[in-house]
Amino acid sequence: MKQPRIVLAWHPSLERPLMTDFFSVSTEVREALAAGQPVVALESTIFTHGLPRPRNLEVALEGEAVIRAAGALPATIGVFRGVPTVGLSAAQIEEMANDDSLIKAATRELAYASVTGVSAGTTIAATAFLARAAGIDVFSTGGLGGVHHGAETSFDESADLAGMANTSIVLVSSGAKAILDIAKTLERFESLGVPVIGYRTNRYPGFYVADSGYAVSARLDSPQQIAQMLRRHRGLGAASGLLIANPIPAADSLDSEELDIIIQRAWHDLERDGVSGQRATPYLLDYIRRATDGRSLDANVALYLNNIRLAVQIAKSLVGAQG
Ligand code: PSU
Ligand code: MN
Repeated sequence: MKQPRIVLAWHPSLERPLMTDFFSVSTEVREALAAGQPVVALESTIFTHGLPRPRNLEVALEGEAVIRAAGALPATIGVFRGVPTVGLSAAQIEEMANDDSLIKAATRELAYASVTGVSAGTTIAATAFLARAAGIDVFSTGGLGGVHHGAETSFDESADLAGMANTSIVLVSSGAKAILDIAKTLERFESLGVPVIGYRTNRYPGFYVADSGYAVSARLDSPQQIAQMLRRHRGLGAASGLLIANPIPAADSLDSEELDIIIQRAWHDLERDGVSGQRATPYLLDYIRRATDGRSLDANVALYLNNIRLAVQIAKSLVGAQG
């Protein structure tokens, strides 16, 4: 029997793991990393569970195209038929975008999907975990998971928080989703030692809106500074990732007051329908989409692509920057 090579942890001083028997890194991604070219990781839950068909597939492929056009390489990450994969092909993405049987995998579900051979959309936590295992430094997404309202009794806190606490990666997002308890989410990031960095803003973005009503813990105004901060954070031995909070562009944002009312109704219905756990986030996002006649979906796509553009700049700075 072939002896599996087990990669227990990634550390910059170790030789870059190319492929283990438990997860796969595409040749294109492997070669780009080996050549020191900029690579940006993308999650798959956004197109398996976050966005409705057929827009999900379009957006997944468009995100990749934007990265390539800007001069970097996309690495879309997910579990394809039981294999955690860094650098899914377009055909694999297409199959996953139309698969009704796939599951949503946080880090704890990765080995389960591997054992049972199912495909899985990877959440931010699981995507960051696999990206780091492959040696990728920058990851772009739309909105982060966080602490849900009522968490003081439900304990519903996304595994994205713990994931960012122990994964050394730059994550670009437009804040935690508006449906979450932002104050509690930010408190948790502080406890977990995760810097929340506003990109050219002092305000923590609220996903569909530029300002959630809360402040960030730090602010940086250039991709070069963000690259430098990751190097120094690591250089000091800090284990956490950096959260880059990039606000939705003004032209694409929704109206805050309208959104507040819709979110209150969404919460009411969620409780009435007894939806909880992993199903809560997709339920709430879909509710908001219907209540805004799809405008929330357009906003989601706009901020997603805007974050990708920033992530490419950071990835480029990282491969070039010193100090
Ligand atoms: N943001 C979105 N759409 C999504 C998600 C985030 O706009 O679908 C996904 C991400 O993959 C994130 C996950 O990691 O939701 C969080 O889910 P949960 O709250 O169950 O941890
Ligand atoms: Mn949850």
